Amino acid sequence: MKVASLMLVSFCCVCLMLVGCSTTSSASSPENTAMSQTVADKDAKMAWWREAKFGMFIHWGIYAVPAGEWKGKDVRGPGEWIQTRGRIPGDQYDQLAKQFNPVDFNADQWASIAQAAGVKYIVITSKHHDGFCMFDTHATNFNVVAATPWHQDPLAQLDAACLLHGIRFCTYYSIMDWHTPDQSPHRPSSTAPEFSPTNMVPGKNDAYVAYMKAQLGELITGYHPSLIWFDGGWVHGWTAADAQTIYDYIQSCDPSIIVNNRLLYGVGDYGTPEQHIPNGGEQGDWETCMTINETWGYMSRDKDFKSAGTLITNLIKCVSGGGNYLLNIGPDGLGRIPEPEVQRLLAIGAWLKVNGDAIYGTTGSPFKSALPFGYATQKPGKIFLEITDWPTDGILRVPLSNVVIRAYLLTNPNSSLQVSPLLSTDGGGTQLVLPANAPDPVASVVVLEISGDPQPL
Ligand code: FHN
Repeated sequence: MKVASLMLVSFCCVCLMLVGCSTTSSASSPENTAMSQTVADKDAKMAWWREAKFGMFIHWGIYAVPAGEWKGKDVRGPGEWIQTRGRIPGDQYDQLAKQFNPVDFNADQWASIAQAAGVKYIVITSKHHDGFCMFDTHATNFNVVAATPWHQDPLAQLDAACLLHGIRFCTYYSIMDWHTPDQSPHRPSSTAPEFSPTNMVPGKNDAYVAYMKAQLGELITGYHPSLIWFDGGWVHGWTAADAQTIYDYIQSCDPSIIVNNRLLYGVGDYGTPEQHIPNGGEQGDWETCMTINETWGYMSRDKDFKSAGTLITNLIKCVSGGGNYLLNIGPDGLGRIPEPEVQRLLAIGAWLKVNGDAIYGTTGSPFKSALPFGYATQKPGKIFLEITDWPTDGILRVPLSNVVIRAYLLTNPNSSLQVSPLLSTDGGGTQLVLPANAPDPVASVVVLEISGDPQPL
């Protein structure tokens, strides 16, 4: 990011800090309601996100210390749920903060890996369901600066590192909170509590919404997230009014901040399918979030990592479907990204270095149904074919009736491929002759330069 842009961003940040967030804003103030957001406003807000396509989710907290094991026994995952899955009483769980000392954490290294992976935005947990805050909040001492021997603020360091690496900093915030007195455990017990779903303590909604606004105000004015990723809205007693109040509050602080749909009740800017990729029909903006192995938060025994080929294909599937891909990593208790995750991230980055033009800034496939040989994305005047099943006879039949001005491999743009229209008796469309061998073992990209808008058969 150029110095001038850095100075402008810093100036805006200072202004925002000076202005701060109006803690009095509420859904009742019309200028702050979501309804005042026009389509043009929404498009302007979503523009960078729609271009970005690929984000990195980071689940990191004191749950990385036990890493899926409690008192010598494996606790079923995911790692960030160990408090409730392990039925750990709050006073015992809270002691983990005293063991959290991630001396190997290096924000610049994390941002460098993300940049090499081709990631354009990072979403990191500021507070997960356990209520532990991974940032320097004044709203509770149950936070990484006050309650750990480490006394550092990883979100501040990562925010700064993202700025230097040209990556958007975003943060995750859980509505469900197993630590706050404003929510009661599902099954309170001094020896084996079960926390999820929690219940809002009757009459405590306003107090908890005020707590959320205080922390969101700190995050917005101190860390300038481009997006806030809510989660855990399934708390019994969490209301539509609460959701709208929080959304409108964020917009009153900074209308450019994107909010996902997990405040619930139809509030928010985009959908968040989890651990699966929609196979069509999604309305509006959406982003699939997915683990790289089986768990969000670090579990030392979870070695079930998806292959790099699967992850690259998942990214292509998401973008071809018109969505984004938010791929999760789970750093360990010392602040290290597990090596198998680093290897996969770098493999994705290597593929994007060659084929990124087919991903970043594209829109979804123009074809009416799935392609037998792979996927497609598009930009004005171009269709990108991501071929995962290279034709053994070298002939590619594309269900497109446009005149194809030129076709070429993205890896060899100066060498045009033979293109011929197929007779209607042969089903119509366009036929390409491809080289015998695919340039890439996972997905090779063929570019079609077309005249006019795509006309799929
Ligand atoms: O319960 C959480 C889970 O721990 C994780 O944060 C995922 C990420 O999308 N969200 C919830 C499960 O849907």
